[in-house]
Amino acid sequence: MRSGIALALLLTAGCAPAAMRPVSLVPAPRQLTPEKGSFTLTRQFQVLVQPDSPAIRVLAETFAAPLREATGWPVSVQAAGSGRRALLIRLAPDTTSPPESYSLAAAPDSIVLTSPTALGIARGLQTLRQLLPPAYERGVQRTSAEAWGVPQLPPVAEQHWTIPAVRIADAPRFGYRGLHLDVGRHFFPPSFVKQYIDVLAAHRMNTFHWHLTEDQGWRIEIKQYPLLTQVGGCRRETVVAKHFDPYVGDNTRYCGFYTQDEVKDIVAYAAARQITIIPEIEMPGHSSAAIAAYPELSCEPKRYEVVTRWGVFEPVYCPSEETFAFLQGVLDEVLNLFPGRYIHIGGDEAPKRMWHQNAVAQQVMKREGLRNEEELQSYFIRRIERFLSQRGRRLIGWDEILEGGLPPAATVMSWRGTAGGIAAAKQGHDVVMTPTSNFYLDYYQGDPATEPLAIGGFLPLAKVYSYEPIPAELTTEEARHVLGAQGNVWTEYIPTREHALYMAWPRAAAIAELTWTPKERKDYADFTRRLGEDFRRLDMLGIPYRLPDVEGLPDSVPPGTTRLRLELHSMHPDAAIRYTLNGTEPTAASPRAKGAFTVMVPEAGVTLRVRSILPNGRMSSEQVLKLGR
Ligand code: TNX
Repeated sequence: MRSGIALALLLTAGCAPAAMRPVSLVPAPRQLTPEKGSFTLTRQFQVLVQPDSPAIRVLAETFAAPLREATGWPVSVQAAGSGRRALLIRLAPDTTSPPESYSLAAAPDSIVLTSPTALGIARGLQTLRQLLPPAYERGVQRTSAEAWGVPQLPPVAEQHWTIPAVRIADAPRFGYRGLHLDVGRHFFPPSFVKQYIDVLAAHRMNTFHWHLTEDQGWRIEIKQYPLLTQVGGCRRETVVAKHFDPYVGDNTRYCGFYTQDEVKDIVAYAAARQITIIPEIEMPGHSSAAIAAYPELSCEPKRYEVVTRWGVFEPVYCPSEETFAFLQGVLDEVLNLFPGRYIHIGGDEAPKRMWHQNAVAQQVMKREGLRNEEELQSYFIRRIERFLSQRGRRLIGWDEILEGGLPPAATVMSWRGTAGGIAAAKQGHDVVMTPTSNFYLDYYQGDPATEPLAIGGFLPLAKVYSYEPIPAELTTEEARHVLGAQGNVWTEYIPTREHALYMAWPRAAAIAELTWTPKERKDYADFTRRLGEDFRRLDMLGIPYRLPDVEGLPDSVPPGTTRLRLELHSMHPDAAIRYTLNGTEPTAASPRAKGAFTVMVPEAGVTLRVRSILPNGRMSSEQVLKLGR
């Protein structure tokens, strides 16, 4: 009898039933009302769609396939008829609700998801996914592994396919919730781009900004200009770490680009998840790779090389008719591949020296009555803007496009602080907030001594989370121009897929919440509690996010301290905190810090080294505290 109970406890350990599993949605929804009881999925569980349209079916199927994999049950998708013990997905057009809104009612006998649009259905399904046990995510991993180009992780058992009864009424605070990826500095294969899109979609973000061209590599096939990828897609080598001066290269050729077929496939993959892709084709600067392929595009035609180091470089497109014909040819192909409204044209960090010293550029300035090179850049962008507008698209660019005057319908990405965003909104332009201070996910997220090499800066999770996208300087009217915010993953120092995910997550989850959740519902302590559950989901997905630092460690301790009482904590509910006092690196075999404990400081001083370690072996970065008398 006794051992029977013990056995039962043992079997359920680690997979708490729904009643005990707190609802942990990331981002937090607008409105959540817990109800009595729970919905239990069984072998008979079905997904019913109403109406039975292809767009809704794709979404339903994307939800059902991982569930089949995780449960081993048939889980069919069918046109709505009678359905108890089912999920009913209802598209119910109404003109008053925002497009991405949805309502989700999970009751003991049914789950009903209703939205006016396919967009809202997609977001609601992501929420439903987070109400299910984390084991669902292993189903996602196993059904996506091939598309993501990763090995399948082993299946996990789950006894309690239960969802707590809740009513959720939800809609995002902002219509733009973005994550960016620079594939110019380092190339990431199509399979990775899909995985990246899936993780952002899982957090109800809706935009993937794909930075496709750079000084160090042109990454998208353009059929009219094959040298862009043949020449511009490869660099001779890459600078080693930060050895710029004296320069040290790795003497290894580095190449990569996406074929148009691969791009189409990725665009379709994103569309099936109701994610928009914004392609970025940089101009007039950050264009050395294109100029290396076609030197006549520069004001000083000579031999150029695809750049092998990081920074800002002089070669820019010359504002000649030849250049505009080229760029329009490139954009024609880009527009055919990307159906979204926005096309990003860069516009940042374009040195003006070559324009200043070039006859063609100076002639254009004279002809157009432009007073300086900033106005010439503005003219350049304006011409491209007109080209895009005529084709029904909208131009978006970095905040430098404000300099010398902004074309009428342009949208600004404010990255050098918020001043650009404020100025643009005051002029009546739409803006996306992405200031370096809070959104540069290439910045350090811990002590540089124990973090992988990064570009610099310091941007911990809490700082990302604290950002308020609407600057106080804007009136209510002007604030309407703030479309949302975006995290940027520049990859100068991020050569691998694991590293890119490590930099993006969980900081991108904070961006998901600050763009989705109503301001008054934001709460960092509550966010980190929910994030603990999100980590369990990400573990199941095999996403190598950064396990946050152990909390509770002081930055420093006053000299003369003889004993230090500590109570350490990890955001991850399954993490064990391990420490050493003998100067060695903490491992899974080191003493465990559970609850409060006291460190005695000997005469000679002592170094406390701490980290948290997950059951799967993943570890947080080390934190080091020197204690001296
Ligand atoms: C500035 S943000 C850049 C990028 C770099 C980044 C590094 C922007 C528009 N330009 O080219 O990769 O800083 O943090």
